[in-house]
Amino acid sequence: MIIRRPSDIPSSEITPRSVWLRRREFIAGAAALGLTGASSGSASAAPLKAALSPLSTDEKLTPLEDVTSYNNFYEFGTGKEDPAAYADRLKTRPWTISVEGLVAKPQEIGIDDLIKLAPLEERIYRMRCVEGWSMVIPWIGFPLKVLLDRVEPLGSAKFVAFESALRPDEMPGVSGFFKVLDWPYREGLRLDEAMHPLTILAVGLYGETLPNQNGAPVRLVVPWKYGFKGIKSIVRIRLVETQPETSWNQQNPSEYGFYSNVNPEVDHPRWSQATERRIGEGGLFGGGRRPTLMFNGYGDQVASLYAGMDLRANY
Ligand SMILES: Nc1nc2c(c(=O)[nH]1)N[C@H]1C(S)=C(S)[C@@H](COP(=O)(O)O)O[C@H]1N2
Ligand SMILES: [Mo]
Repeated sequence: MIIRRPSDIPSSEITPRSVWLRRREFIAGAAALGLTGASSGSASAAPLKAALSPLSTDEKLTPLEDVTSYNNFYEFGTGKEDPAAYADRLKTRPWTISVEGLVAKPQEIGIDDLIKLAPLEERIYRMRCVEGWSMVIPWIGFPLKVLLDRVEPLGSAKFVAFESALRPDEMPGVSGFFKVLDWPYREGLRLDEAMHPLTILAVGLYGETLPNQNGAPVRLVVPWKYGFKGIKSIVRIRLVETQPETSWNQQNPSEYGFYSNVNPEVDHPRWSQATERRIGEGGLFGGGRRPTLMFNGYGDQVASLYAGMDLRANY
């Protein structure tokens, strides 16, 4: 079973206390290994209280050490270790997100107000990168829908376009001679995908504010899509009428489609998507591969969004 239904979870578990207990256990383990602080890459990590959401998977968590040291955040370099090494240069306060476009009430909202918009939930999600690896991450956040409802989308709004911060002084990866991506990093969702209850804005993980390398101070998490849809360090959210440009699709349209739903039957042009490697498992010698699930295992929740669509053409 993939998603824990509310009925499967003892009520004692849906409490901040259980989160706190689990976190305490985790900190003890991590401290024993000498991993706290140094691995988070962020001196300002602060605890966040959140109740465990029934939309969480009960799969084994990927260790914090892996979640914070094996990252994609190209603004800080293309190596997996670059974000942990350099992302602490990003200043995450003050931070403002503009929500604009086809809405009745456009808003600029400061990060500290954003965090208070809704009760924070812990969402343990399976994440799957297009590169063929996966993790299970205890995010903390709230449904994106909460923010979108506040600005009152107009009837003409059909898509949501997201933009990351672009700060050459703080981001060593954006000013090189060889431009990996057309900055700022941009992503998009159809409005119904953006409003789906599984789609969250994450402001923390493992019981604390987001480490910079994971997209502080706020990033998108869409668990049934490949990881690159989960745009980090968001500064702009724009409601629009037509499908927006996205960075990866622009860089290579044949390899990265707009939809990017996890689909083991649609191979990346250069590799199979049938299996994945769970980070932190399987040892050094290549074990730990598992079959990739349609919609990353979230099909019961999201398949209806794509009824009647050809998911090979709309990859
Ligand atoms: N702004 C920005 N967001 C980004 C990326 C990036 O390079 N820049 N990489 C994406 C990719 S490819 C993945 S797999 C996830 C990785 O998130 P994580 O490092 O928190 O696991 O972030 C996504 N969001
Ligand atoms: Mo990715």
